[in-house]
Amino acid sequence: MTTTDVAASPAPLDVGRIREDFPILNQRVHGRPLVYLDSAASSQKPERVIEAVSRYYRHDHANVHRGVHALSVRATDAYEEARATVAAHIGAGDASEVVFVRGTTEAINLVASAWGPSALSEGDEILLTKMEHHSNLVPWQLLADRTGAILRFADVTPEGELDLEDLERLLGPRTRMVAVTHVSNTLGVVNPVERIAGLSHDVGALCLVDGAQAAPHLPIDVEELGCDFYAFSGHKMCGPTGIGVLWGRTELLAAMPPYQGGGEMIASVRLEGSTWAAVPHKFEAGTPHIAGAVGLGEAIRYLDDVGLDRIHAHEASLTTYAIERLDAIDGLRIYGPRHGRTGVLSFEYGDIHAHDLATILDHQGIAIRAGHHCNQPLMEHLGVTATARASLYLYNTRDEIDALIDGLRVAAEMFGGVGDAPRA
Ligand code: C6P
Repeated sequence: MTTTDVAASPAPLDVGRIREDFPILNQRVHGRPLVYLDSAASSQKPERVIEAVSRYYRHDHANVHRGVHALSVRATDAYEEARATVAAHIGAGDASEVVFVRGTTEAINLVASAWGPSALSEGDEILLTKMEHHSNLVPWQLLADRTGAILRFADVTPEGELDLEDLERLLGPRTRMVAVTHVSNTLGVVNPVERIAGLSHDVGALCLVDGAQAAPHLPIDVEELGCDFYAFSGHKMCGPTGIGVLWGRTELLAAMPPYQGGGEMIASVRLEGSTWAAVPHKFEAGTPHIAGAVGLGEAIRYLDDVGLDRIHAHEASLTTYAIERLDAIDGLRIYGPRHGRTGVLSFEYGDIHAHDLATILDHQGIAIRAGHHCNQPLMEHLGVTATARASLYLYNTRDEIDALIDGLRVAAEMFGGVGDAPRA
């Protein structure tokens, strides 16, 4: 199965049963049942993941790749098993292509810092899009400052989709890197990264995909996508915080200098100089987040057991329902396309500020995010400073969408109406 070619109608999820896996969901906030609609910021964790991390610390913890004693061997095995689980899950050719990092942000910084300086000369171009998260923008700005490279930005259409024609127009003989988000964390749109990787390679550029909002929701196969680097975070896909993945092609990783220096990443050290360990260890300086990797491995096994095709189908149906209900509210405007999207729903409601909306909803036990979502250039492009954002995951229900709609009505009543309709 490819990333976008998800099975038409897999067996439906038993969401009631799924919710029992997530202990945090069973609580009241401000006296109301918690409705958690902020998974794009960070997802909740199933008992299995909490238990795997706890079991690791209770029974197996020691430092990795160092000791010969039993606990160190067990910890090393658990850490490397997690790497193999990630590799199998994303279709990597070899586990050594999986570098553990803190998250998507660190993965992209790693590529910009380690690949960029020796690959770029003044006037070379890095092609991004206007919908990139700051994590897939600022590292390239820093690199451009260091190297004299030029940043270019593909446009976003009025419907909230990537303007592929503009991207093609901006590709040229000086393009060295195309870095694009797989799924926008504001618009929810799924970008055609397979096509973008092909177009990048046609002009001799590399393609990095920011998978932070895709890996939790879609089956990913890096070989089918054809990109060169793929970055994602554990905490958005049922895993712990502080652990994430950079996948890169072996030959590229092998050719890149280290990102940070220290223990773990060396082959030999002399006062005069050092040599580096093989990938992926060359990029994992210092004691890694072993428990985080163990938890991420378990999170991936959990998602695989439930089935990403079923998760995707559930979210698609919930998203359609949510859009129908939100669209029926006068003065409410949803950003992003109606189709080809995930359950990240950014919206504006009349002249009620997004932060006021989020606060009023919070008092009803409903957690959404408000703000610029680390997407300031996109906000500027949309002509807003902030949006309210509800984001869905496998544990959300139609009842929770109904609660959101009721909550928005309460907000409108509190403001005595919603004022001017949002900008067209
Ligand atoms: N977006 C959101 O609420 P980290 O923080 O490294 O785990 O992920 C960064 C990141 C990179 N790319 C995209 C597309 C993202 O959505 C994020 C994280 C969160 O939208 C926090 S700002």
